Amino acid sequence: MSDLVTIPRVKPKTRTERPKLYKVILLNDDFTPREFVVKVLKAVFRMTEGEAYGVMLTAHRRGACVVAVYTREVAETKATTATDMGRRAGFPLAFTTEKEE
Ligand code: TYC
Repeated sequence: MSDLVTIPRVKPKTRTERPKLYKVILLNDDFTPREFVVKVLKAVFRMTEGEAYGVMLTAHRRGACVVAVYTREVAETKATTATDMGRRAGFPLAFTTEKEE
């Protein structure tokens, strides 16, 4: 018989996965007015005028810009809300989400 004794672990191992993060991306288009894009960014993503203007201009110049990073539910809700604001006003403004690597 072996003399080895197994001592039970007192403190349970906690395995807390870090939530996966998703980028919200603003896509450029030729029709949505700049001021409208800025208004949506301020309303949905709680940006200042300066932050919103910078993000809008980057999307305008480069075709797209990462707006912010959130957990999946929050990212998808904000992207949908922001895209809907454009649609309701008759603009093709579009936000997408993408999983962060
Ligand atoms: N390109 C648009 C214009 O010239 C402005 C714009 C910027 C639209 C960024 C969308 O994500 C966008 N009126």
